[in-house]
Amino acid sequence: MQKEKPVSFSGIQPSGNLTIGNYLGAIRNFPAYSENYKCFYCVVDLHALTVRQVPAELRRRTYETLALYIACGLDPEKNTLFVQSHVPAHSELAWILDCFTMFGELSRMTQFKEKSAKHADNINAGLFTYPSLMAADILLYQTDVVPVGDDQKQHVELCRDVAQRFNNLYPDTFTIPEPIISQSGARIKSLAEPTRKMDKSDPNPNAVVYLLDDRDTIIRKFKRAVTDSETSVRYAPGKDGINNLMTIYSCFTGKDFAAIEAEFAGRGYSDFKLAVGEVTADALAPVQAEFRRLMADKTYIEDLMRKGAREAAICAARTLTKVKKKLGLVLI
Ligand code: ATP
Ligand code: LTN
Repeated sequence: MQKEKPVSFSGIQPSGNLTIGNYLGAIRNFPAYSENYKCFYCVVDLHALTVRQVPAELRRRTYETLALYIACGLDPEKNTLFVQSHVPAHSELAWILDCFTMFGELSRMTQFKEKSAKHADNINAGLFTYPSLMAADILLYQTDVVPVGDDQKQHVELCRDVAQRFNNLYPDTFTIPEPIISQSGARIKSLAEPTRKMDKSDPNPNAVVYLLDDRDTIIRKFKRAVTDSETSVRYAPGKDGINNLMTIYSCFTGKDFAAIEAEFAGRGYSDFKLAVGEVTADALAPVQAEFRRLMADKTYIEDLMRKGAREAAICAARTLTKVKKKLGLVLI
């Protein structure tokens, strides 16, 4: 099947309020593909079920995540924006891929190890087979590129391995996708524990800057960010807190580290933290305004969900039918 354009696919779980980590590592990079790629951006609600969710919150965040995609610059006319559970082919292909994914491969996944340590009372099978569902998301659309944060590289690599294994047995089934990790901002760290990734499901709200935090909250969180005992703003190994703040400042201003060091030479950490808070709040203000406008019209969002699901289902069905035929499943 000849493609008109290469395909870009990515997904975000509605498992919490989105953070500047999700924004800088993932969403902000999505609109760049709109012109030259056929783009699918998915709210992966089924993935969120691997951790217990409060139903009303999951529902609300599914709408919000879709609205944030648009507020962050994704034009729904140029991108297919949809919700994973609205296209059942994802679950169907996930089962098939489960049968081509090895126990050993899944056991090596860092996210599984981290999440099973964090949710020791709920190490369910979905948490373990999570990467097969993610591989199904990607492979259904014959995806060429997957823009993601650094933490997802391992999952995309597993997806490639599974696709290759399948193609070796049943030639020309899947396009082999490429993970695209941005140069900067691919691993934003927690403000409270800067050796760890900023996580939307972190129980400490001061560790995380949410896309929807108001200006005062953003500035207060950066003021309290954990840094070392030095005073000069300098990017150096081991200075995780300052390195993280410099990365965030660089992402929002476009300035490189040398320019940031020059700008803050002779000024202390508190001046710098205030500046990081201000540029972040300035950058998020238009996103928040657009988000509020969109959320005021739920019918519009539901219409988009239906349109996105229809578009996605057409592509997904093509791949799923091909897979079923190759496997010898009877089609009626
Ligand atoms: P959870 O805490 O529920 O696992 P998460 O914050 O890791 O969620 P996801 O929905 O799993 O968010 O990720 C969406 C996208 O955001 C992925 O591409 C992921 O790599 C990226 N991302 C998440 N956190 C960060 C971060 N701290 N820095 C850069 N990118 C990130
Ligand atoms: N596993 C990802 C979310 C995700 C995804 C995808 C990303 C699910 N399906 C497909 C890219 C492509 C995460 O935890 N961040």
